[in-house]
Amino acid sequence: MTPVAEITTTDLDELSINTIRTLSMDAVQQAKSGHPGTPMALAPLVYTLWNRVMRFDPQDPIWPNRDRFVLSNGHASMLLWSVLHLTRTQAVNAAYEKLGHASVTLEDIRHFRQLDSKAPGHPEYHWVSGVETTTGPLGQGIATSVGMAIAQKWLANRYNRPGFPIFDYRIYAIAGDGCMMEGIGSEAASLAGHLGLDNLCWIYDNNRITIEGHTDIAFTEDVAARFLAYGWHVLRVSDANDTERIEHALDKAGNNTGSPTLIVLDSHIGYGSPHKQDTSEAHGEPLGDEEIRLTKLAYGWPEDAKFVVPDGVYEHFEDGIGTRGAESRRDWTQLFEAYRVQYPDLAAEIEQIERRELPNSWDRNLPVFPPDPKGMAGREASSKALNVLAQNIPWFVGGSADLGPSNKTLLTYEGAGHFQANNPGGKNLHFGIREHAMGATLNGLALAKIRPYGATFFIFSDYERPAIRLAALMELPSIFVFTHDAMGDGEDGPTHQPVEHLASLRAIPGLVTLRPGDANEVVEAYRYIMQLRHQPAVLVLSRQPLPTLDRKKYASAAGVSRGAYVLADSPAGHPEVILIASGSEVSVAVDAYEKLLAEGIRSRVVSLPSWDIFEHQTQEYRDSVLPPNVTARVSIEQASTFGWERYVGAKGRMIGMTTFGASAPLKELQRKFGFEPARVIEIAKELLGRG
Ligand SMILES: Cc1ncc(C[n+]2csc(CCOP(=O)(O)OP(=O)(O)O)c2C)c(N)n1
Ligand SMILES: [Mg+2]
Repeated sequence: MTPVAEITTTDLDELSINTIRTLSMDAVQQAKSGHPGTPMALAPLVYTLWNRVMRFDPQDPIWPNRDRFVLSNGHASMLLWSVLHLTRTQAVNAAYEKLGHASVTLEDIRHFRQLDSKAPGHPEYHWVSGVETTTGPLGQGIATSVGMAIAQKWLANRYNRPGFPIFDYRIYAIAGDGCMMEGIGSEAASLAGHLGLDNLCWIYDNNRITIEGHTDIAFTEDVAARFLAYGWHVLRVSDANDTERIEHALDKAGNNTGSPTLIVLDSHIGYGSPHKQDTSEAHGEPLGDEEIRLTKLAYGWPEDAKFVVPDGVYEHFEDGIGTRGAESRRDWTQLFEAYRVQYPDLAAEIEQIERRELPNSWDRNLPVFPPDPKGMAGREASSKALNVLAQNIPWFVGGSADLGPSNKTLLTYEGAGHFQANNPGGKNLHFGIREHAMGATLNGLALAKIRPYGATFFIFSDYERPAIRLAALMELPSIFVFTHDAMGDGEDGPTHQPVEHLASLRAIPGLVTLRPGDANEVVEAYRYIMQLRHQPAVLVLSRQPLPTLDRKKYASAAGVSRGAYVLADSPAGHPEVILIASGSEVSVAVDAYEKLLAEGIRSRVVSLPSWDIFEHQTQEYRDSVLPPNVTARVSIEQASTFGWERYVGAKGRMIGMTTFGASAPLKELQRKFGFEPARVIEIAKELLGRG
């Protein structure tokens, strides 16, 4: 500790800001990698926001009504590690228990970017308490903040009562040039402007520097004018070191109604570094020992000291955010106790939401579909399930990226309503044609603990994939609904026919991907998904009707919860050949099975809606479904064959896609690509040497 004599309040402000700067410089230097320049430039902003404005209690970083802070330019993570450390923000675990120690220690900062450090390269939700969302892929953070803002509006509308502002938190996000350039940032800003989310404030770090140099080489638009056109309230602060003006702008944002606020903050990357300020060199590499020394001199800092937190700095944060946050939380806790007395049911709901629990009888009235050879489309069964679930679970909300009528995701029951600026209680969200922002918005809703779903065509999962990946990384229960799962929209042709999408989503760790085979499997898929608390799910549904199987004759659809199950088996047992299918191909396999049976060939049909779930079953169960000694196996799936080797084995065969599809009626496509019982039978016989 370095003693600092005669500190005035202003000195303490400066001292705290320079502590953030020097910790950032030292950590990056020690790690030999990272981004020092932006933390150096934005330390006054982060300091002002945290210590003077935000209602956040470091003692309880998951207090429901806390203000949210999103660092969308996640490469500047040292800003967050510094401020979480200096505010002595406490650690909590995934069960929401306080662990009794700091979230980020000085040791963690000394081990910035090293294995197991709570100061990793980029902000990671679920790894470091106090991180509100994982960022790093530019633009994701600000887009996610829009979901958080929608959630606050929705929660306030449902739960606030006169004299009881249970949810009145605000959401702040910092964005760099990269976030402003990324398409997802524009999609999200457009949506937020449309929805008039006045609880949302983005601060744009207008340093005009990115990795390749000055933004003159690629980014010369008028960002402020663009945001004005989106309907945002736009402010400018021309000096990133002017904490008074920053605070004033944040206050104005707080008092603004009817639109979100963008504060354009002109800053100098690498501020204070005599040779690197305002250059891209300050962006992504350590300053170097000599430059750090010179910069510390410029800050009036002991030039050789490292990882220094001067006396008085922790206390200064304690006096600022610590005191304000504790008071806010105490007031809120008292308010909530009084609320619980007056509105016990609503209070109980809030507690369930916060624990990610479902209400009692959340699955009552879920449909059971009778056998029907003509059947029902996956999207149709989904519509029925969604409409039941949304009535049972008040905080289950969702929508589509302008494909509601096709995805059949619209909630049509009376009172469901449409979320708009003037109707924040609506449960139908309209994302517009903004799949990427939809994905991030769903994650923001899930981070606010609302249960969200969002839909589009399966082909456009590509437009949403980075957000799906982050949902998995963050362990969020976002639900991604996709219809038009394969070639069912035949005539639309190969631009609309997914091929590699299932394989690519199955490859995302922790993501549950489900492609149900008939209407009852759709319902069972929802039953499984709704119970997930820390995993996202992708639901892949057919556009066209699929036969509803007779569950008296075949196994119960409840088998979906195990990922794969024996749907139909050879009556005498001991199958010679196993037909494995998902989605629309399950009924093709069942057809083939019946015909093989009639010819005296013993086959088994395995419905395999989810690889991920199946792979988490015991070896014993998996072997009971796919006995290792039965090597004659055929997979049938209207998607890339990529990866199916793991189930059909070296001796098996795969019916799937190895090319793009084509524009033609579905029947013709099924014939052309071999998704017909006759082809399945032919291959089964070949495998058994009876061709
Ligand atoms: C989607 C995405 N593309 C590329 C990158 C790699 N990247 C990290 S930082 C950066 C430059 C960002 O510039 P800016 O947002 O202006 O940040 P500053 O250097 O000003 O802090 C790039 C291209 C990324 N993290 N995410
Ligand atoms: Mg920049």
